Amino acid sequence: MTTPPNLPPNIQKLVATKEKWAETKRAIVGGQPETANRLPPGQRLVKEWPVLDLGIHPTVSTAEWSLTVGGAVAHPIRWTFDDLMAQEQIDTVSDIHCVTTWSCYDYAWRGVRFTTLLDLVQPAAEATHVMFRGADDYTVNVPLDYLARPDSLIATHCQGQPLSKEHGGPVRGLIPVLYLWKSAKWMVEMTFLTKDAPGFWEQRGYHDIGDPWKEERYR
Ligand SMILES: Nc1nc2c(c(=O)[nH]1)N[C@H]1C(S)=C(S)[C@@H](COP(=O)(O)O)O[C@H]1N2
Ligand SMILES: [Mo]
Repeated sequence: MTTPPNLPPNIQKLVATKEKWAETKRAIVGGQPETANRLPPGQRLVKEWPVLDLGIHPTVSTAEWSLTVGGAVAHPIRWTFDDLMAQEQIDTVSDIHCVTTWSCYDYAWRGVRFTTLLDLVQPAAEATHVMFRGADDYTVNVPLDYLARPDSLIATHCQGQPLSKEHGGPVRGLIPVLYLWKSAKWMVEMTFLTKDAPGFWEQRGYHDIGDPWKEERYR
């Protein structure tokens, strides 16, 4: 749709912004199950987002932070926080689901889509998975398809605030269609793989994919 040209410029801008929102939300709503089945099987709804990790909360300042992307890609890159901020920032609203059975609805996220990164690095045709690493050396593997979703973000903000250190700030992965263990906090490295390999929890009995709608909790 194009905005009627007879509208004042400030209104045109407003319409364009709201139109963009609708696009983003439609993409996300389209990817989500029916409202009646919004809570995945075996989950319960909680109001407050719990903190869950290995107990180490590395302090990573935005000045120190960088994301190293390599492995099976045509163009390996290293982004500083400024490089990340120079990319298109996207706002989404997504539910989150933890394998420990809590879910939260309607969290507002801001970040850069993984697709923006994929366009730049150009994964090899043989690339099938990505191994994420956090600054605490946590690792997690994710099939490439899940990064191509419009709601999968390199997240920097939640509920209008910079992501807290406890929840993985300044930068974490966010793949809301998978259980939250697939979303690496303090995300500093992505390695593209041509064959699947287990991450920290996948080596310890957790499911390789982790789709909450299929209750893929354990292997
Ligand atoms: N770097 C890092 N990322 C991590 C973890 C971790 O220990 N280190 N824990 C994972 C697990 S098991 C869960 S359930 C979620 C919890 O995210 P939250 O603490 O923001 O709720 O982060 C995931 N990402
Ligand atoms: Mo977890």
